Amino acid sequence: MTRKDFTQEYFRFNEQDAIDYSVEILNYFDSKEGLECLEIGDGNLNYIFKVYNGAGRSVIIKQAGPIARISDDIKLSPDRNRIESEILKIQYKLTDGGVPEVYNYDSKMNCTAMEDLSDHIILRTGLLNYQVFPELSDQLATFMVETLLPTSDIVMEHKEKKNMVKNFINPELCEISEDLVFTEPYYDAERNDMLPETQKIVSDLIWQDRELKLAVAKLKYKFMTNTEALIHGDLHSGSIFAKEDSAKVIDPEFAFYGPAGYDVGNVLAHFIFSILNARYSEKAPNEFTSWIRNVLGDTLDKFLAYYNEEWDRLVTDEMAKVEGFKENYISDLLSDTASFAGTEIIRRIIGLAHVEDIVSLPKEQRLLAEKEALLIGKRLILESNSFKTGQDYLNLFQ
Ligand code: SR1
Ligand code: MG
Repeated sequence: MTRKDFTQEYFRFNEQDAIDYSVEILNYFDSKEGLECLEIGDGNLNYIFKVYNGAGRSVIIKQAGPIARISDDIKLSPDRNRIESEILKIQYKLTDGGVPEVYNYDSKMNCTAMEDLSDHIILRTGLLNYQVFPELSDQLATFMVETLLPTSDIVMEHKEKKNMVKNFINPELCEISEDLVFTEPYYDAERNDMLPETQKIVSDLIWQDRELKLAVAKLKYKFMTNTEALIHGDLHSGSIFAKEDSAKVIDPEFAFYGPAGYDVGNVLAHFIFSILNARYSEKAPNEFTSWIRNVLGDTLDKFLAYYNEEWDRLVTDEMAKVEGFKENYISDLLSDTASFAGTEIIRRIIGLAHVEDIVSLPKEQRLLAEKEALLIGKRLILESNSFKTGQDYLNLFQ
């Protein structure tokens, strides 16, 4: 076989290419002898290669292709890999290692080499196995405060912040969210994907509800126009690696300057999915059920407490110090959080991209869980101003 040239034309790697690349380009291993590689990606867009030797040394190579893995119809610039590698470096500094360390970014092969976190598992997988992670709410609340507040106008020098907005403009990935989160679930779109029984409910509960559709239209425009903070943009339990005493956030390719409540709302939405899974699968031990409910409430409460504290410590803009401004700002952030949790829940039931927490349930339970999720999503959007504390979210399940 002819040797492939990693310095010329882009091509999509197979497992042997990833091994060759890790030695010839990254110099991460001294030789190819004994190296093995697995393609371990289970996301919707990219290919993830883990290259490892028998002596405990390993590296992850994440490569972006010109079409999404989930659908040949979704064409995307592989430049998203650059955005991801740059965001990872920023978040690594802001969170003191709360994301994988980036070793190398390659603009020809559209791939990033990074730290292997295989001693962690994908949080969603852990939650589906009813595994408890004692420090999760603390870790996620801290991650969100450390990435959202210091990248906002409250803290940053305003010209520098505007420059960041420019550098992290992410039109294609934003378009995916604009379509899949804020548009297609609200009409009978071709890409929607539901069981016929759920579609009947959706037609009544969602498509006929004019008040809801107006609220979501406003949220879509907030998502597109509010450059509040450098958000992760896809912060769900499939984008978090966890183990007993550690949580690391991965996959920030949807990152851009957007509304901070989008990240917080996404995190809460996926805890709600986990709670629904536990309730409808009827297999979850009581210990897990009460733990995951606490995680939902505590994540918001701890986020709020830490955000408040950090605001006072980090605020630089004079007008952000005006009495009452912080309270007003945080009240808006909380309302956004509830609304974006609602849109995330609804889109995962109706749209193209689902969550295992719900689709892995036996059909009868899945239908019940989907109906409850839709009702919760609607309440979060239509009553967003009344979700101010963790307890307000817990009350959804009473
Ligand atoms: C076409 S990508 C579908 C979904 O997968 C990603 O994780 C995002 O959530 C996106 O909406
Ligand atoms: Mg992802």
